[in-house]
Amino acid sequence: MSPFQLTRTLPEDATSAALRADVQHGLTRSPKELPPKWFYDSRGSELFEEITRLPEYYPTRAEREILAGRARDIAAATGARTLVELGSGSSEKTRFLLDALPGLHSYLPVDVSESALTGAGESLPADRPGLHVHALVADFTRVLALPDTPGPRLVAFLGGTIGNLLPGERADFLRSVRALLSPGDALLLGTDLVKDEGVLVAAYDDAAGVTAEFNKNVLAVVNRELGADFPLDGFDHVAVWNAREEWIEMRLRAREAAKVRIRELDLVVPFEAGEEIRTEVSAKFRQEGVRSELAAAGMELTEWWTDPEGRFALSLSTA
Ligand code: AVJ
Repeated sequence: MSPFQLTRTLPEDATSAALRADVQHGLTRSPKELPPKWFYDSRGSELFEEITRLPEYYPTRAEREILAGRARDIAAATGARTLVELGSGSSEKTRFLLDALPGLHSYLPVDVSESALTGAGESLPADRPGLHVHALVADFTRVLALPDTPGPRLVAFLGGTIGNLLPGERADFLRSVRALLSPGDALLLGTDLVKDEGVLVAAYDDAAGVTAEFNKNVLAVVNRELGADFPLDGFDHVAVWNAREEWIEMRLRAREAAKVRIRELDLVVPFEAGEEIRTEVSAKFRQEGVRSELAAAGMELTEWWTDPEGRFALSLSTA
């Protein structure tokens, strides 16, 4: 049996305070917005897992393909004894790294979704006796005090989730990751790449409507957690490519004018017909952009691997 420990770095009431602040701020400004981290209650995490299996949603498969082919190179280059995974979700792709790192002492998955972490903890390989698994329920942008485990440390941030941060947040985040690294440690970063607009939009607006349901789930979260009365079928899912910023935006568009009451905030939010809430940006990258953002945060990109179709990249960087 692998030792498994779970730590909430934030008390549950801090999470709800953060949700309240984000909803209050985001729905009283123009244009309206909600941060994507609130998608991931247990239903949202399930819907995201379903998205990763959709024919249109290529990033997960492309990244898995790279990881499967490069796990040995990553292991050889880093010799990691501690693997920190930020935004680990189901940890499904992590297996390639765990299998390639027989000398690993500790695996520290970090995620806002406690349900995803416990699920991942339960399904970790029984054939890794003695691997210390210490899950942290935390917002990876606030990370972090990490438990004291042996180095070298490999920090993995997979899935292209860095693209869900706005440029300023990204710069702050990369600097905080840099602060986790000592000499000899490394960052393994997954970034989705700029490509044909049709392919991108289809990945965020699938034919089966799973992404639409995922998007609307944030309204269900606000309804449940803050006593709001968003009518889920009063909003349409929208995915658009912003060519200037090189990111996909997901939005929820009000079908008609409405007033939504948010009881716990003592707030009434008016919507005009067609008015949108931006619920996610998912930035797409180019190698030179990734290299220079890492450099600005004090890291050096040392490896850049893509899938054969050049859709997605994994990069390795050192402090
Ligand atoms: C969390 C970065 C993996 O932006 O592609 C999937 C979330 N949003 N479909 C992404 C997401 C809509 C996703 N990542």
